[in-house]
Amino acid sequence: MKLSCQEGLVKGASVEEKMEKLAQWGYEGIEFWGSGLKERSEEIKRAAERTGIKVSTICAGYRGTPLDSDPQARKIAVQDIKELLSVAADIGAVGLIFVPIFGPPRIPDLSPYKSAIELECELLLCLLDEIGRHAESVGAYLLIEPLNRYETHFINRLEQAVEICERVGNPYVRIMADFFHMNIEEADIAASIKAYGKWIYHVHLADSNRLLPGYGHTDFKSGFAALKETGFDKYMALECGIPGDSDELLPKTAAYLKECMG
Ligand code: LER
Ligand code: MN
Repeated sequence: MKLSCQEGLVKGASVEEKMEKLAQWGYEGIEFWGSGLKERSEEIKRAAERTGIKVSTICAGYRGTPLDSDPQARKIAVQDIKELLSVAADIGAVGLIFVPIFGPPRIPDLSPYKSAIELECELLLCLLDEIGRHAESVGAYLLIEPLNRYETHFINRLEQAVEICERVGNPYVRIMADFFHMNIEEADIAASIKAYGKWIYHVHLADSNRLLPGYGHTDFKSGFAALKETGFDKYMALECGIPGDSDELLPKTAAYLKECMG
């Protein structure tokens, strides 16, 4: 299990300065937002080389959603996702974090023929076939992220994301687990991790109130023990609010998380 941190949480005049700080504080990776990342890839690769920090992941950053009702909007989303998977491979990231859709459905409910969710599911499977083949060809994973019910109607729990992966059947379509969303949606975080751990290729870390781990009531110890039990050896990236000075709190958080890992 390796610690990573989203770029936006670290203060610094350059990406190299941010990565240098993360290395000193005990982190091993950094996660970038996808939009505009292609243009920064050479600078990022240089900074990674100099600091020893790896790019863990790219977090979304594509335009729109592949589940839009407008074919042109779907096409743009799919193109962006494929391009970001190529960028992920180029900068050495595990893969691209993918939320199929935020908010309510954008395609109509055709019941009694098919509900909007049934149609979304079939559309997603069809598009993930193409996206998955691209992911496989470049060697970067598409990481489906379940979000809590207040952010999406579509995939809220690990189990639902795994079902999509199983149906796609491509080894480069996997899931990620975000402790903030799991705290809302999973009945038992550790039990869900144990059940679906072999599909988990990335983790997001935030406490129950979406602040740094240690500022809420999530039990990270049992979650990390479950991840360990499933053989998880990839990155866990901080995605949360920082209640104070990040230069002071990010090193403390790394120490706290390592303690929780045991
Ligand atoms: C959104 O709540 C979230 O957790 C992000 O990782 C989605 O890109
Ligand atoms: Mn997340």
